[in-house]
Amino acid sequence: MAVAEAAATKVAIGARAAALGFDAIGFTRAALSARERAGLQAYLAAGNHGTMGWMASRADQRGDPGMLWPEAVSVISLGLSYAPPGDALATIARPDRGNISVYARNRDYHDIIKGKLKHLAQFIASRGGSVKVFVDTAPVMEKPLAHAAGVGWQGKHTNLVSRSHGSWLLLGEIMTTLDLPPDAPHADRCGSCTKCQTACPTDAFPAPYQLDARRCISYLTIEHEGPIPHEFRTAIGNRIYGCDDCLAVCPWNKFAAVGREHKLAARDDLTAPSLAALAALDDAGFRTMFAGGPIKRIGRNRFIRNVAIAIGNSGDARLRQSAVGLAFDADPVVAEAGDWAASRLVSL
Ligand code: B12
Ligand code: SF4
Ligand code: SF4
Repeated sequence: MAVAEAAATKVAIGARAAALGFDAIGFTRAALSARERAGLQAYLAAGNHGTMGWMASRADQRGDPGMLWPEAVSVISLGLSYAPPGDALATIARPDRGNISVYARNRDYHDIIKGKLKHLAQFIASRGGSVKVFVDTAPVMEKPLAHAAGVGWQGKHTNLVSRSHGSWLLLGEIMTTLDLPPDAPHADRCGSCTKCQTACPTDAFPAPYQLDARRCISYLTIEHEGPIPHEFRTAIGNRIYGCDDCLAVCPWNKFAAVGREHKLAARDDLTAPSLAALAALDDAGFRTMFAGGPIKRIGRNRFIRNVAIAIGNSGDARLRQSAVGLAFDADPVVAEAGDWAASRLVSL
């Protein structure tokens, strides 16, 4: 593709992405630096991925887009804002309610972003390139690629921060065989700020720009199977699915306009759901309540385990009956968490 044609194609892709509702876009080579590969290796060697064995099993491909798809030349990194209209942490102060992280209060972003990526990929293919689309689950290091593409920088909380959208961008990529002019990587704008580091309830950052997932509430409530280790139970508070504390305190959020994707706008019933009502959900009730959303993936038992921990942290005697009910749950992990919760509320 001639230089002028490649530049025009890039402009056309940007316009199409904006029309599809993407909030950010950048272009980079289908490659990662040796520094990023080393960072991934150090993270895995330290065991920071916990039981997410899928992080290690395709590490070669994760650390090198060329191993994933040798013909890929360019990566188009795309961001979709889900910036909330109010205080993302408001529900944390309501112990009889469950706090669901902002991205999970409505439809599953994987479906939304993949749909938009496929439309954009068709457009790119019509210009002559082969294309593949990715969002979250593929062995692709989305944050370093977005950084290289100039969409933002990886903040000290390890997520991508954007000058325009703060910490509230979800990411997806299109890899293509087209040779498109790359953008410049974004400079790091964290400076001397340490707000995300001190905000973390479980002290999950061994150092700035490094996360030990095993200590992260997002990992513990979403990825971790089995009983939640006792040392983290109190700090989890009422966070029943994911955690936003390190994102929400980032000063760059003040430049973020509220996300425009209405399928990601919080459902009223998922903004501050009653713990007592959640504790009463059986499998069918759980699947009905969370149909079309990301929470469905973890299943009723893991979710209700989290609800039991939140009930145990509530300090609310009115929830004692719910805890006792869960202590007799058919699932042993839920029953153990329910028993723990009941023992915390018994003397109130
Ligand atoms: C695994 C994973 C998790 C894990 C681990 C997170 C992590 N930081 O590794 C858990 C379950 C904890 C998690 C949590 C969350 N996640 Co997540 N997650 C991912 C996933 C699938 C892979 C991330 C990854 O590659 N980690 C591996 C490490 C090595 O990479 P890294 O963090 O970029 O680390 C770099 C440096 O920090 C350094 N480094 C890291 N550790 C070390 C150690 C040493 C010793 C050294 C020297 C260097 C070093 O090297 C790396 C390369 O440069 C991505 C999707 C994807 N495919 O990329 C989503 C993704 C990162 N998650 C996302 C989100 C939204 C979240 C949550 C906010 C969800 C929530 N509300 O609960 C939280 C945020 C927690 C946090 N502070 O990071 C978004 C982030 C969007 C953005 N703006 O960046 C992504 C991109 C998904 C998406 N498509 O939008 N997540
Ligand atoms: S998501 Fe929560 S627990 Fe995980 S690193 Fe951020 S503040 Fe800590
Ligand atoms: S809170 Fe501060 S240190 Fe953390 S990512 Fe935002 S600017 Fe960087």
